[in-house]
Amino acid sequence: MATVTSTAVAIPSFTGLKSAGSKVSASAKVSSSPSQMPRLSVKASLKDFGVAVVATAASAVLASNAMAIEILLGSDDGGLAFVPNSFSVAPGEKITFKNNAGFPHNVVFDEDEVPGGVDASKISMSDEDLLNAPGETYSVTLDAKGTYKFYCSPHQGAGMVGSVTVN
Ligand SMILES: [Cu+2]
Repeated sequence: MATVTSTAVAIPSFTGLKSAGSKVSASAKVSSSPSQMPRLSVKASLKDFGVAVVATAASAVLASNAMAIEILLGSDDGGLAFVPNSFSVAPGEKITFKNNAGFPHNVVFDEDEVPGGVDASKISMSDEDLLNAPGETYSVTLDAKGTYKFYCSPHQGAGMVGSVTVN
C-alpha cells in the first residue's frame, strides 16, 4: 500500500517538473547561444532531477522492503523459544526466523490454528527440515488476516511455540 501511494505521488511530480525543466532548457538555448554553459547547467539539473526521482523510487522500494520482522530462534541465554513469541505483522510483511541459539530449530504452522483457507503446509518448513547452522534463516509472508500459531517441531514439547497476528 505504501509503495503504491508513493509511486502515485512521485509520477505526477516527475511529469510536472520535467515539463518545467524543458521550458527552461528552451529559453536557455535562445538567450545564451554564444556560451554552452547555461545549456549544460540546465542539462545537468535535469539529469540531477532524474537521479532524484530514481532515488525517491528506490527509497520507496527500500521502505517496502523494510517492512519486515525478524524472529530469533532460541533466546540469547539458550532458552528454547521464539523471540518474540507473539507479534503482529501487516499482510505480505516478510517474517524471517533466524537461528540464534539452541538449534536445530524449525518453523511449522499448526494446520488447526491458521485462518480459514490457509494451507499450513505451504507456509511451514517440513517436520524433518531443520535449521542447523548459526544465523540460518527461514522466511515467510502471510497474506490472510488472522492469527496463526506455529511451533518448532524438535522443541514443541519444551514450549517452543509462537503466535503471529496478521492485521
Ligand atoms: Cu527449536
